[in-house]
Amino acid sequence: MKLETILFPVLLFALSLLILSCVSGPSSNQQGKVKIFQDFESGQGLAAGDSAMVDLDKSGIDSNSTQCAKLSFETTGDPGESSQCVIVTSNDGSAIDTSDYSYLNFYILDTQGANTHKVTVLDESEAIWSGWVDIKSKKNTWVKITLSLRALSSLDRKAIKEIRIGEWNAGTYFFDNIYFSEKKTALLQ
Ligand SMILES: [Ca+2]
Repeated sequence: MKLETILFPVLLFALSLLILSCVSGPSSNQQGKVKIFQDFESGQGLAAGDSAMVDLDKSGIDSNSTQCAKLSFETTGDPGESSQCVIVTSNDGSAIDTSDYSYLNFYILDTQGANTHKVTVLDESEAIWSGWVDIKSKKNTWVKITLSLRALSSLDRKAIKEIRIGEWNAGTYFFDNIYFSEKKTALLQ
């Protein structure tokens, strides 16, 4: 028997295995990497922007969440970079290397209505990026908001230290589970 006649079926089998592993790969591959920035469980790393009242609250997104952030304010208008917002640092207070990730995600429960969100991000050197994220919340429903990290090219993505989320319309808003992900659809659990 020629060597080729033996090798061909072996190669064919190996190729089939490779294709199968790509098609039905483990869910961790589909999910990609995720890294939590802040889940508000420790009660650390939450502060209020100008004109805002901020507190911890028990209306978390799911049964894994015992606490989330509550933002209330009475003035309507442009939140700028530091007003009408929650100011959030990471769970352990350190800057986060986000270079392996493509998206910033957070959940919002908006009791005011359907709003877009002013997201402001600072790196360790205090460089600042700020912009509106045009994904509307839905009144009284937890909604995931996702922002591409490509927008933050002016920052040191290896050292993201603070995230502020602000709103235009006076009212009360809840936030939970701020995290980075490789993939847009990735969930924390
Ligand atoms: Ca939580």
